[in-house]
Amino acid sequence: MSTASHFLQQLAGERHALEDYQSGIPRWCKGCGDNAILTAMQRLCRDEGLKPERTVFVSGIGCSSRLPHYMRTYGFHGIHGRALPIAEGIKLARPDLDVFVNTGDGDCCSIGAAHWIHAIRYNMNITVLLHDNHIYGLTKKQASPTSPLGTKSNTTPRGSWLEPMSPLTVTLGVQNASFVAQAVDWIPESLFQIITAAYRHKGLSFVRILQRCPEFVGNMYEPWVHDPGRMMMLTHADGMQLSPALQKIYRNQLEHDPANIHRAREIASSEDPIPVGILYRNTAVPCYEDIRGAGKLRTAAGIQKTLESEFDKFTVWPE
Ligand SMILES: Cc1ncc(C[n+]2csc(CCOP(=O)(O)OP(=O)(O)O)c2C)c(N)n1
Ligand code: SF4
Ligand SMILES: [Mg+2]
Repeated sequence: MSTASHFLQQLAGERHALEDYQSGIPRWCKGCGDNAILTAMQRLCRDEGLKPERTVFVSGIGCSSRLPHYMRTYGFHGIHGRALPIAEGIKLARPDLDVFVNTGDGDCCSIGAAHWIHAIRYNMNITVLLHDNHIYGLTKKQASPTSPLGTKSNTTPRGSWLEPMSPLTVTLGVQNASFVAQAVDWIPESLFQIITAAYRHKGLSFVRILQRCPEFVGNMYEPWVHDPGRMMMLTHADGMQLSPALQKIYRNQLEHDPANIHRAREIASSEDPIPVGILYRNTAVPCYEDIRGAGKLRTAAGIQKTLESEFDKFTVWPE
């Protein structure tokens, strides 16, 4: 698009510049992977032409959950573990809105685990980004369900006792899973491509993003950052494609058809090499808001009628 027509579209209020989606100065630590995720989200909004007044970012509580503050859209900084039910409520009331969820590994996989499982099953058209830094960041270093075995933290001073949970294999095991992908904060090009595919998917798209927390889990991903051969890039005509530049750097590429759920489950359990790309996509799973006909009956008169009939059930009429 020419600069002139872009400018004209902006004038007509149809398109926005990156700055139109930016709000405030992030408080995250230097080098925190949340910064890369925020940049990717703002780019997505601009490139997909999202209307700020029809876009909502929902989060729970955690460092990652601060993201809605930095988006100049609607936002809901919710309750710890409850981002998904809040987002589902919004989508059910207003299916016309674009709804995103930013959640941490503690927020989603620990206190919010029950909501996570059922959100996958409901398959509402929501884009869910799991910022997985393998630790509770905001509360200053407690082990989370995804902390690697032996992680020393304030709750596990002698090292964590349990093998970590894999958010990808859990999600792929739930009935109605329809889009599952993995990205890493240190490859911005593929992060952007994956969240774009997630946004375009109709249904709940679950993207686990391996996110660096230099403050509390220091150099956890340095071996992978410095050795691209330890990354496994999943490519496919229906999945992620690598640019020529990335092809040269990331030579460990695996052709994977996102329609194959059994293969997706096998790949999802690999920790080294780290798989990056779209693991699974099924466009045939119905969305809960469509099954329920959400939004169709919500006229002002319809809502008033429903409320009145509900109140009438409890009315004590004079003799
Ligand atoms: C009901 C409730 N329990 C506990 C807390 C304390 N708390 C706030 S954030 C958090 C964990 C955050 O970890 P994570 O979700 O991984 O996000 P991160 O900070 O790592 O991005 C906890 C335990 C809370 N705010 N509310
Ligand atoms: S504590 Fe970790 S997750 Fe939180 S802002 Fe700092 S680097 Fe990011
Ligand atoms: Mg965390």
